[in-house]
This record gives sequence, C-alpha cells and structure tokens, in this order.
Amino acid sequence: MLAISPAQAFVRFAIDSGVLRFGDFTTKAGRQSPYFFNAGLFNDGHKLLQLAQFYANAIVASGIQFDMVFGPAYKGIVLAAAVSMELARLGRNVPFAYNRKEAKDHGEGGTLVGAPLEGRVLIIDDVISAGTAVRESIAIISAAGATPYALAIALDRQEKATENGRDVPHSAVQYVQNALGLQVCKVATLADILGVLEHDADSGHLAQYRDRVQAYRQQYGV
Ligand code: OMP
Repeated sequence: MLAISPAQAFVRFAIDSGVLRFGDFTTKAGRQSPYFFNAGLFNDGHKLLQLAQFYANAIVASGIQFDMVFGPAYKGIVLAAAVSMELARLGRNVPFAYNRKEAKDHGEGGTLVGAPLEGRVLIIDDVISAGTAVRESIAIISAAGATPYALAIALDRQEKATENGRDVPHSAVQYVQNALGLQVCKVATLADILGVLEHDADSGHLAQYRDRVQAYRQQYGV
C-alpha cells in the first residue's frame, strides 16, 4: 500500500474528528458547498495536540523563516499557543502574541497580549475564505512596526474569492500570496480532500460525495 501524504493524513484526521463534514452547507460567501471545515471542533486535548503537530510539521517542511507567531482572536489564539508549543518541541522556540477583540482600558491596557510584535511574523489561522480576517491581522502587525511575513492555515479551499458580492478569478490565498506578498503554508487543500474521496470511492461511505465535491470545484475552483 502506498504511504499517504501528511496532507491526506490530515484530511482523514479532520474527517474522523467531525471537523470536515460532507452534506449541504452554505459558506460565508453564500455558496452551497458539499463540504465544510469547522476547526472549532478540534475540541479536546488530544485533537488539539495532533492539530498542532500537523501545523508545526507543515511549517517546518515549508522552510519559511520567521521570527514569531501571531494568532488572531479568537480561534487563532488557541492555534498560535498550541503550534508554538509544538514548534518548541521540534527545536524551533519562537515568541508568540495574539490580540483581543475589545481593547482593555485598565491593567496593562491595549489589544495585544504576549510577546512584542517584531520582526517577521507568521500568522496562524484556520480557513480563509474572503481574506477579511487576514487583512485585519496584517493591519495589526504593520501598525505595531513588525512585518506581516507569512500565513499558516489548516485548509485552503482553493476557490474563487468574492469582492463586492462578485466572484473574482483568484482565491483569497492567491491574493494573500501575490498581492500582499506573504508566504503561505497550508496543511491541506481541496485537492487533498478530493484525493481522499477518490481513494475511498469504491468502498467507503464517502464515495457519494466525490462527484459533488468535484462539481463544486468545477464551478468555484481556481
Ligand atoms: P474570511 O475571514 O472571510 O477569510 O473567512 C473565514 C471564515 O470562513 C471562517 O471564519 C468561517 O466562518 C468560514 N468557513 C469555514 O470556517 N470553513 C469552511 O469550510 C468554509 C467557510 C466559509 O464560510 O467560507
């Protein structure tokens, strides 16, 4: 049997964790999607540990050089903390920081928590669709005088972004790479999901979704 790639292992882990589901979903952009990835369901210690290992291994394998990690509130806070711990375990100890959504007017004040934002910053997030959240992170990092340098995400849906309600020919990830100049590390992509569905096509219960996911990619994919 052929060894599966880390990306496809991650897809299987997400399916087994109930994070990646198949059925009828509506995305933020209003598309009817046959699949949805809800990273909030990596919701016990062991799943979070495995998730952090997938991110950290992908980040190290990407060869991207960075000075610190930033996790945008809320989901990115947990991700940045967990991935930083795993990076340290792999011998890459770096500082990390995250933001609050509400500024604090007492105590230490401000919206940033953790290490000072400086140098080349790696943003860690779950999924980017329109790229709104990433643009906010970039603004926070730039305002602090640091360099928004790279982005690590769990899943790249590889689909057309929308601007003012209309489809554009590039994905949000491509926009972040080409227009904003960030390096992007993704643990898995839609192509990896299709790889798993194709592998299971003859026997598994997922077979029924393969054609629907392919059709979705045909319509919205980049
Ligand atoms: P942006 O901030 O516009 O890039 O969108 C990120 C959002 O996409 C997440 O916060 C989710 O609400 C949503 N999302 C997923 O989390 N998983 C998916 O598979 C698809 C979406 C989505 O709505 O496109």
